[in-house]
Amino acid sequence: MKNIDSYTHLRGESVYLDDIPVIKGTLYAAVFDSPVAHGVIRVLDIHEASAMPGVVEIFTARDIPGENQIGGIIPDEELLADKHVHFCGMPVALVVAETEEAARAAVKKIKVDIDPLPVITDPRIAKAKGELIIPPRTFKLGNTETAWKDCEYIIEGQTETNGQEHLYIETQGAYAIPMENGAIRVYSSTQGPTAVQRTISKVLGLPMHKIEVDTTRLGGGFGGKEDQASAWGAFCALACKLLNRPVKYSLHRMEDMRMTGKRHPYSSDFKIGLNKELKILAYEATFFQNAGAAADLSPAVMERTLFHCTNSYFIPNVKATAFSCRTNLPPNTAFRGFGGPQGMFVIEAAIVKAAEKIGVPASAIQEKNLLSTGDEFPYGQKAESEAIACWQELNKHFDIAGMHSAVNEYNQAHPLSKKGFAIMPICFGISFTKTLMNQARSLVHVYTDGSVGISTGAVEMGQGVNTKILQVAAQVFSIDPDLIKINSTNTWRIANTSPTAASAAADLNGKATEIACIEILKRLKTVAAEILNTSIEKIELRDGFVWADGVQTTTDWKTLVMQTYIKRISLSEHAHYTPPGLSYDASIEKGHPFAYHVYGAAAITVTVDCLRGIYEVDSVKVIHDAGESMNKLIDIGQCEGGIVQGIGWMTMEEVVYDKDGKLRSNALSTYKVPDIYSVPKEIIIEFLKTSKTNLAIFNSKAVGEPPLMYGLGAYFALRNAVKAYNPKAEIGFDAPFTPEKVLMGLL
Ligand code: MTE
Ligand code: LUZ
Ligand code: MOS
Repeated sequence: MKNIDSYTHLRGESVYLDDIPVIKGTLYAAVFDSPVAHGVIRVLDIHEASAMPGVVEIFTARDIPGENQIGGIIPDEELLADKHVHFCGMPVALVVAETEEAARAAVKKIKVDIDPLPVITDPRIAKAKGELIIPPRTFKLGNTETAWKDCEYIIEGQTETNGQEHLYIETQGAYAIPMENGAIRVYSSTQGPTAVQRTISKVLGLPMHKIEVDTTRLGGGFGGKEDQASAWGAFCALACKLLNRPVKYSLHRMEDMRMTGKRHPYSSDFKIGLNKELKILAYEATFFQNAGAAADLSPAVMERTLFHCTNSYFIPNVKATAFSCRTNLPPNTAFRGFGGPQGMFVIEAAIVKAAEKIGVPASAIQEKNLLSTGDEFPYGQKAESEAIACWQELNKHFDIAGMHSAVNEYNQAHPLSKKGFAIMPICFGISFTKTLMNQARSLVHVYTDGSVGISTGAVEMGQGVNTKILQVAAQVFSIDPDLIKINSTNTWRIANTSPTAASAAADLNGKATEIACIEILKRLKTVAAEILNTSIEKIELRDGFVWADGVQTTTDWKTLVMQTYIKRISLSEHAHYTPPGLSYDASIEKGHPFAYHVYGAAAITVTVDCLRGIYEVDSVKVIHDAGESMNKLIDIGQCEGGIVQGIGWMTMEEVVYDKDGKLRSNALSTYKVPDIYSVPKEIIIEFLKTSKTNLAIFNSKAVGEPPLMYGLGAYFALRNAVKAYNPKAEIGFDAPFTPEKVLMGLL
C-alpha cells in the first residue's frame, strides 16, 4: 500500500504548522537569545525594542505566571534566562508583535550586558571539573580485569564523534489560540504533544486539561522535536495567555540552528582484547557525552549508548562507563539512534584498530564475534539473534568476496584513485529504555456510514506511521483503506502519550489500534450472528462483506455497521497497549529493556580521488531484518533515508562551535548535508525474512532508526580507501571524515 500522504505531499496540499490558516488578530513571537555562552546578566535593555512599530509586548522571565522551567527529565532548564545564561542561543526575552517582521526587527534592538564566565565546550574538561548532569553509570558483564591475561592482543584507543543538526525541513514552531474559560489550543510541530502540554501547564500554572495540543504532521523531526518542541509551544502559549490573543512562532532556519540542541558529540576511550582465534575476550569503554548546558534527554541518550556499546557482538567480559558532561552548548537532544550510533562507533573503531594491528581484515574479527541466539547482552537480556543470518545472507547475496577482490583489483590498477570497502553490522533494541514510556492508546470510531476515524498518540513525521496504523484497521476489519481516516494527534482525544520516538510508534500505537478494532469487530460479529441466525464463531468479515460458514452473504460492512448502531451497541473503542515482559533494574543495570532487537548488515564501497581528497559513495548493499514488513515501500524508504542521514553524519556534516561556544556552522552555507549529488550511487535493500516477533505490529519490525547505523560503514570504508593510497597514514577515529581530513590523510 502506498503512503497515504503521498497524494497531498505531491500536490503541495499537506498541512504543516505554517499552512494552518491564520486567525484574525494573530500576533507573532520572536526570541532574543543570548550572544554569550556563559555569564551573568547585568542589564537587559528592552526600551528601544519596545518602542519599535508593531511591538505589542516584550516578556522576560519575570512575566512567567507558573514555573520558569522546561526540563523534561531533570528540572534544570529555564524557559527564559533569569540571571544566568548557559549557552549561546539561550532564550532571554520574548518579543510579541503584529507581524513577523516587526517582531524580528525588535529583537535586533534588544541590548544585553552580560558578565562573562568561563566557557566549557569539551566534555572531558567538563568531567574533570565535576560538571556532570547525572552520576556516571557502568554496565558490566563477566570480569574484564581477569580476562586481559588471556588476551593475545590488547589494543587501546580514543574516538570522537561529532554532533549532527537535525535539519528537519520544517523548522520548530507553534501556534497558540485562546479558547473559552482560559483554555488554550496549541498547534505544535512536535513529536511529543503530551510533553508540550505538560510543559505549558507547568509554565502557565494551568491544569493539563486546559491545554489542547494538536499535531497533524511534521516536516521531519528525527528526534529534534521529541523534547525540544516544548519551548516554542510554551512561548506561544505564554504570550497567548498573557495577551489573550492568538500567537504564532515559526522559526527561521538560522534561529533554529542556533538555539536548538543537536545529536550529542562524544569523546570515548576503548580497550579491546582478543585471543589468537580473533575472539574478543574483553572490552572496556568510557564515554564522555557532551550534554550541553542542561539535561534535556541526555541521561536517556547516555543510557542507550551503554545498551549498544557492543553492537551486534557477543563479548563475554565488558565494562562500559558513561559520563554525561555539562558544557556551555545548547542542550543536546534525541537524534535518530539516540546515543546508540555513538556507542557503536567506538566498538567498530576498536575492531578496526585491532584488525590493523593484527594484520587481518576487520570483517574477520566482526564475523568471528557476532551474537548468537541465547548470548547475553551486558545488560542481562538474552539475544534472539539474526546477526549471523544477516551476515551470511549479505555475503551470499551480494558476493562480498567478489566485491572485496574487485576493490583490490581496482586499487592496483588506479594509482590516483582508491576504493575502500567496509561491512557494518547493526543491532538495535526496540522499546523506550525507560520502561514506563512503553504504552500507547488508540481511539477508533466507526461512523454509521461505515467510515472509520482513528486517533492515536503517534505523530506522522514522514516515516509513514499513519499509513501503517491505517493498514492495521483495514486488515482487522477487512475493509477498503479508503473508508479509514487517521486524525491529527490531539491531547484532548488521546491523553498521556509517549513521544513518537524510539522507532516504537507503529508498534505501540498500531497494537493499541489492533486491540480497539478487534473489540469493535467482536461486537459487529455478534450482531451479524444474530441477524444471520448463526453462531459468532462462524462469522467472518472479509473484503467488506459478512461471511457465514465460509460463504459470502449479502450483508455488507455498511449494513452491518448500521444494524449495530440500531441495536444501540457502541461503534467506538478506546484501547490501551503496553508490551509484555519488559523490566529494568538500574540499581544493578540488568533486565529485559527491549521488546526485541533489529539486526542487519551493510556493505559500503567508496571511491576517493587521491589528488583532491573528494570522494563518492559507490554503493550501499544491505540485508535488513524487517521481520515481515507490512509496507515494503515505506520500510525501504526508511532504510534509504536512515542510511543517507548516517553517511552524512559520518562524512560531511560538521557542527562547529568556536571556543567561545558560538555556533559557526549556523546555516546551510557552512553546514553541509548530503544532497542529490552526494548520496550513494546505488542503495540496495533486501529484507531478511526472520523469525516472527509478535511484539512487532503484524510481525513487521520497527524500522525508523536502525538503518541510520549502516552509515557508520562509510567512515571505515573511507579510512580503508585512504590507507590503500597511503598505508602509513596515521588516521585516528575522528568523525566526520570530511574531504579535508581525507586530503590530510593522503599527504
Ligand atoms: N522518517 C522521516 N521521514 N522523518 C522523521 O522525522 N524520524 C526518525 C524515524 N524516521 C523520522 C523518520 C526517528 S528519530 C524515529 S524515532 C522514527 O522515525 C519514529 O517513528 P516510528 O516510531 O513510527 O518509526
Ligand atoms: N527516546 C526516549 C528515545 O525517550 N527513550 C528511548 O529509549 C529512545 N530511544 C530512541 C529514540 N528516542
Ligand atoms: Mo527518534 S531519536 O526516537 O525521535
